[in-house]
Amino acid sequence: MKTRITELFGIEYPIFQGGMAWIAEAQLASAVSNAGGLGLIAGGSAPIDHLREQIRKCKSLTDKPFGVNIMLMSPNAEDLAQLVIDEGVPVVTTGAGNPGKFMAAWKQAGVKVVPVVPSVALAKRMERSGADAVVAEGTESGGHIGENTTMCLVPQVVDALEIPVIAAGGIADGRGIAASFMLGAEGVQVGTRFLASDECVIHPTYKELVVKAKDTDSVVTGRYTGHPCRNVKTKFSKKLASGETNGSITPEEFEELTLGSLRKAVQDGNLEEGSFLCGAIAGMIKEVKPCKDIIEEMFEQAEKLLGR
Ligand code: TUI
Repeated sequence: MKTRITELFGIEYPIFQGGMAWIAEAQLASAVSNAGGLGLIAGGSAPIDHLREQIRKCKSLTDKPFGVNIMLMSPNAEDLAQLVIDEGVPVVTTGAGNPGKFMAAWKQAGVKVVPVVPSVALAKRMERSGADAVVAEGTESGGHIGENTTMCLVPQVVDALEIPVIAAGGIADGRGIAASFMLGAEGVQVGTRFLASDECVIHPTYKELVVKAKDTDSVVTGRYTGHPCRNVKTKFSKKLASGETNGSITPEEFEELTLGSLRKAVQDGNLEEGSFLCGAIAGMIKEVKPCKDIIEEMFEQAEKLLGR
């Protein structure tokens, strides 16, 4: 399935793996890249030495292209933005903000830049600043999200831009890929499906929550802080959601309660205090598999549906 995305990034399948903070490290990224997609290491708010180590580990595990996601709300985003240049990382995706101030340096260094955007307005700004492609991310995604849905956002971004668009949010099988292509996308970004992969190094409790989730087991918390996040429903996320609705948790208390909560989910499987970020499509995911099988099965199904 050749598109401008496979051409531009030198990959076999037009699929990016989501840059999931604390989760997407060298092992997952290299597995996705080795399977013919574009694996991404998440910078998150990692210390610079940790990200450098992960980049070098990824290079030792794959000869294929891979990228790094820069989470722009991170206090050390500036240092991480420079690190990807120094380490010769071929592709950068960004999230949770406008990467405008880093674009010139990345472009000058020959880094391909793919901002993740939740709106047409930001997508157009990114094209004007020299982005190579954008990920149009719908509110079905896990983690920090915008308001518009994948179905509504993707075709509007496609219509507004010349550069290729990658669809994200709610895609976990070949039907999601085929639908994205029908909306005009030339690639997909997938996060949640890779949570339930053999190579994803997260606490077994996290994988179990994804595999056992039903269609209604996803909840958005933190709208009142300005940083809404989609999570799996747990005792903790339900407590946050009800505290937000009934006013028993102030936005300041919410920030305190959620500080470090992703690490507690990923490393400790802590159901009392952990935020298990996850997309709304988790209900469809039933099995943990190798990344290679996930990607090959998704594209086999998509190609059949698209009649290719
Ligand atoms: O970034 C993501 N997903 C994430 S980041 C993250 S870590 C985090 N934790 C707590 C609070 C905030 C972040 C977990 N999941 N996806 C891409 C994405 N970008 N979603 C929404 C946006 C976005 C929002 C506003 C991008 C740009 C933007 O622009 C604002 C502006 O300055 O124009």
